[in-house]
Amino acid sequence: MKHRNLVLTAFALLTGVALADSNVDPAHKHAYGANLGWIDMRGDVSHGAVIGQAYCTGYVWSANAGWIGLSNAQACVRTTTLDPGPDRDGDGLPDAWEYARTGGTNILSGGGHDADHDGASDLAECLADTDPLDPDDRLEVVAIAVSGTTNTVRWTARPTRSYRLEATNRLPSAVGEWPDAGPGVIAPPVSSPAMATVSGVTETTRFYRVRAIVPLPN
Ligand SMILES: [Ca+2]
Ligand SMILES: [Ca+2]
Ligand SMILES: [Ca+2]
Repeated sequence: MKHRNLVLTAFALLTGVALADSNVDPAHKHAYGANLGWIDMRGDVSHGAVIGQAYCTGYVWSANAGWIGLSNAQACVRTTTLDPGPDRDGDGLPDAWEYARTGGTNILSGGGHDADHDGASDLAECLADTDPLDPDDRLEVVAIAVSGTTNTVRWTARPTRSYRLEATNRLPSAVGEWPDAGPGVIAPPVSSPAMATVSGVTETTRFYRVRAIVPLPN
C-alpha cells in the first residue's frame, strides 16, 4: 500500500461559525468505516482523540488500520503505523495474513519454511506480500537492460509495498555492501513489473537486488 496516508474526513468545519470545543463522548466513541471496521475514538485527552473547532489531535485505533494519528494541521486522519495483529501460533507470521492466504494457521510457518517451494520463504512472501501458495509468485528481478551507462531494472511488485533497489560490483557481498543503487525508497508501484533506472554506471560488472519495504512498520 502506498504510504498509508489515509485521508478520511475533515472532522471539523472551517467556517466562521463559533463552535464549542469538545472531546469524544466516552459513551459514543466509535465510528465505522467499511474498509476500516470499527474505529475506537478512545476519548482520552492524553492519548486519544480530541476534536476541536477546526482541528483534531491525538490518536484513534482501528482493528484493520492500526493507530491513526489525527493531524491538527489539516484536520485530516492519517495512518501512522500498521499493526500486523496477533501471532497466536508463534510462527512469526501475522495470523490475519495466514488466514487471508490459506484460511488457517497450519499451512504456513516462519523461519525458512517455504510452502510453495519457490525459493522465497513464507516469511519473505509475507514481507513482500506475494502468494505463499503460488510458486510462480514471488519478489524477483525479471529483467535488467543496459543502454550505454544506463541500467534499467524491472521486478515483480505489489501496490502494498515500497521498494529499494540495491547494487554491488562483486559477489558474494558482505553485509553492508549492498548500497542503494540511487533511486532511494521507491513508492508503491501501480503495476507490475515495476521499473527503476540507474544512470552513470561505468562498471563492467554490476549486480542488483530489490528489497520490499512494508510501509509504516509497526
Ligand atoms: Ca502466525
Ligand atoms: Ca514460497
Ligand atoms: Ca510464492
